[in-house]
Amino acid sequence: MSRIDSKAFRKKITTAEEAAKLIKHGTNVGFSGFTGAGYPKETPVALAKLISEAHGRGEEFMIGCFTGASTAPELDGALAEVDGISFRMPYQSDPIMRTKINAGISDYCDIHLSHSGPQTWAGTLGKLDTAVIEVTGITADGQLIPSSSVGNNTTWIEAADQVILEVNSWQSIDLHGMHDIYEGVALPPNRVPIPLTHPGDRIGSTTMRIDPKKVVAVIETDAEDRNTPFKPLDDESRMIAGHLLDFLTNEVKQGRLPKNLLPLQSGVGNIANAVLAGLLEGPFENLTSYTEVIQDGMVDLLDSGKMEIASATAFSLSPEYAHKMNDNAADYRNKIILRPQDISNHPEMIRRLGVIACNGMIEADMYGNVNSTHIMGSKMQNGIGGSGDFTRNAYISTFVTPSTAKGGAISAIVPMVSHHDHTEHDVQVIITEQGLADLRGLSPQKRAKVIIENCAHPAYKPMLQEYYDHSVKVANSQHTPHDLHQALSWHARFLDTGTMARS
Ligand code: 0RQ
Repeated sequence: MSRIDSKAFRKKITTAEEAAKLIKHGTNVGFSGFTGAGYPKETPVALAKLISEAHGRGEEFMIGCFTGASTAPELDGALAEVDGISFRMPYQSDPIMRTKINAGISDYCDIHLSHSGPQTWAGTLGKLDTAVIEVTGITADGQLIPSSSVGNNTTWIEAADQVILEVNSWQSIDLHGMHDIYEGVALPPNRVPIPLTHPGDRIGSTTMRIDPKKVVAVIETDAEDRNTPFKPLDDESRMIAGHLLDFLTNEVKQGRLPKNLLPLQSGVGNIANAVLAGLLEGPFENLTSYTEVIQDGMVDLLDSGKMEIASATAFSLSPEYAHKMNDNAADYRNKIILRPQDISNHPEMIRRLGVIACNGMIEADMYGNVNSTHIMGSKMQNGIGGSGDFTRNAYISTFVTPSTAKGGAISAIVPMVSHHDHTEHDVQVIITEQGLADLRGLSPQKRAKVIIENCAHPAYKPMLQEYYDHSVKVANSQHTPHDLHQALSWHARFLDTGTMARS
């Protein structure tokens, strides 16, 4: 049965091949999609084919690709494969896209997710020509029912000259009612307070508005979201989760956190999922979450009754959990709210709610600076995503990583980060499987002591201690001791571990 109840929109039904022809070389396209959820599945593949054919004829054809966050092989992968992306923002994690960025084929503008909408409105990213948006359905009066992510969709729909809609009947129609589309985020000087004081507050509508004149094509599909299974929990992630849970338990004991904690944000990936699994066994009840993505672990917390409400902008589920969500969306509608990323990642909300943030990282230095994005200082991995939005504004900001990478060949604790995403001023807690460093209230030299002692792998502790002692001497015990010659050569010894390969 068609999901398009509006006659006016039904008249615009066409094929992805026809729709893709409306996208021209040199233009910017805003795609829906956030961590593999709710991205258009047909148009980007058809567009990639057109680009490849144009290149075959010796013609130039590249587009600017704006999204909510990372997408999937059918979008980032397909367009990057044919060298079709000249400009990319704001977050990606596709292996082919990453290769093109590191090969200098695609310019990557890695900005905070909360900045991507406002900067589009301000025009600093260029004009947005086309929006390609997946929706779950179109109501009789022409409203759009969002799908498994909201991301930047409302911004793309309003800012673009033309809109292509992909109506996906794989998404459960019971998602209708789960979303909270607030459109009151303006540019200065017209900003007003966002009236949200609890993760469960609803302050907008359940559908997205659209000017029907802008809609140039409607495509019907039933293709599944790309959902990747989580790795089974390993000992390392369990240990990291355990340290964080002990820390939170102690914060409650000290009277610094309420018994049900504060709204939780958890980053992408397996460790974040392990932390959520740890909470399932833990003593905390009536939890809430104010985050970007709903992962399997969060669904378990909601199912168990340990978590009351989860607010995010997208799902990031395993295939098994995506099917469970589709089958039971009507029930989850009371416990999950999906919002535009303007709101899920808004510094005002994160600060007001007092979010406890937990994000993955690539490396941290002994003074508490964090690199989330670059391998060996040069190679882009994914991007900063929402980690900056949350870390800078959280009530408690934590970072998690195994203490070594590449099978133990590289220490994740280093003298000086090879790229700087989160400063010592924002990072409060660092956790590895070895232990936890609570950096709050500590001077740089005290931080170094606790990070080396608690977080570094035993194989690297002596090297780090030696560097630190040496630096204190050569820097005359100044505030943040470094020997720049040695600090900068630290990473060089690991360059032969294959980390500089372009992929
Ligand atoms: O390389 O793929 O060649 O094996 O980096 O590492 O261990 O798979 O890490 O999946 O937990 O992601 C920071 C990237 C961690 C992620 C990051 C190599 C390692 C591997 C990936 P291979 P893992 P994870 C909200 C929060 C930024 C965005 C964010 C991320 C590859 O958490 O993208 O936080 N964060 N968003 O071998 C050299 C080191 C290394 C290293 C790892 N120290 N040196 N290589 N690697 N550490 C959500 C959103 O914003 C959507």
